Amino acid sequence: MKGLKILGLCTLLSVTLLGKEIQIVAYEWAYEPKEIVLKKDEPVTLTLVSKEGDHGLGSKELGFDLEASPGKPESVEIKPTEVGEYIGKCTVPCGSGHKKMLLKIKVE
Ligand SMILES: [Cu+2]
Repeated sequence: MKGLKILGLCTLLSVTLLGKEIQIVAYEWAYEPKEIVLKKDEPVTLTLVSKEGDHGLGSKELGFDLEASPGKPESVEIKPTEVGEYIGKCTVPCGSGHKKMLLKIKVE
């Protein structure tokens, strides 16, 4: 029982210290997942991973702009301060489907 308690405490501590990370995979031409949900006033790390080609992901309102190519992911920590629905867009001209690369970002 004691061991379990300590384990629980450690999990709680690491979640608090490390925060939450969401990985978004970019490919030609979309993101996986297509939608992410963030919590207002909670720091979160967004990591963009590319499966093929060079892609970006940015949102002016949320204040970030990531670029990734295969084997070279990029991360940013953000803390959304307003509830709402935002759209993340690809910021690297990546080909014919570039404009279709949209990620729904919900802050609740
Ligand atoms: Cu693009």
